[in-house]
Amino acid sequence: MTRKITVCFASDDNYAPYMGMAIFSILKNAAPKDACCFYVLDNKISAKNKQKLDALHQTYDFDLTYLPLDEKLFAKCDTKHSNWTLSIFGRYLIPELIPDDKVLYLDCDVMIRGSLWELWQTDLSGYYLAGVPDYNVMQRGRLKERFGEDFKVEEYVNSGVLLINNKKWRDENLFETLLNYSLKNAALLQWPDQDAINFICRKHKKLLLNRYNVMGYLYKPDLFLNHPRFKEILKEREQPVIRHFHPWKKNFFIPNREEYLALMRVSPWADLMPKDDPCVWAWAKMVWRYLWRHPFCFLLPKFYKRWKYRGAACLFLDY
Ligand SMILES: [Mn+2]
Repeated sequence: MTRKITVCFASDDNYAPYMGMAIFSILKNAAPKDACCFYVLDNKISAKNKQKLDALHQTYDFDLTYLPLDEKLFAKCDTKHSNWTLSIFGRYLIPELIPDDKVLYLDCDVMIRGSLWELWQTDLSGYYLAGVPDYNVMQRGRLKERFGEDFKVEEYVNSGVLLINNKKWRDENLFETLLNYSLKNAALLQWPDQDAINFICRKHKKLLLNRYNVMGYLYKPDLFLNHPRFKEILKEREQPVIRHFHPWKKNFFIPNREEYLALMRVSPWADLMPKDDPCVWAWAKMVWRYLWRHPFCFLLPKFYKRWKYRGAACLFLDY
């Protein structure tokens, strides 16, 4: 018996290779029983990039469907006065375009390090979605100020990994609610689609473990130092199932980057390997840049706290 897992991405041509890497990592690390079915919201991905993705069919068994993202799909809503590129709202359309009752949406900048089956089985009855708390926006997002005193700051989730209850979105016509809210409140939204999703779904969000979306912010422990699960969060950070990052940047030494590059080397996208400077030189530059920007960091207790909980490996990184 196979276990079907439906995964959705949204990409333009520039991000397509990284989406390919994400799909490759899912297939490579899936359990033998997992049957992955991919949907791609396709914002003009070139034939050349699609061919590279097709190469994965030689090694793995999976379904992949492209769903062209057409701005006409937004015609139902009043978009006349909008300055946004509507494709950033592609996420809202997922339940309209994908017939399944549940779907796992992933950003392109992720690496999957294990089977998604456990995450997939999360029970969503009564919830619009499940996601991982975003401690960065909680701290810096002025959430109460923007969304009212009743808004539960601790339930603000990152929209890079979302398990979506398609059926509930469709039944309650959430697409139109989300889009109309975004267009009406454009000035209020700092992270346009993520803010809108968090506000509109505020009463029906389920929180997932941090290991399903390990972002760079988890390496800034001062953002969640007072969290009751502080110790557990640090542990989950060490064993990510989904690592959410941009490891393809040149000279950007962050946890799990080596692993990503090793995967890239054996993928159809090996030609995109970043050409790093010699290691010592790159490190020296990074530390120098950090000290230049934070010349008195040694005087701050925060600096030593970071050292303790972050480890020297990423102490000098600015996210
Ligand atoms: Mn992302």
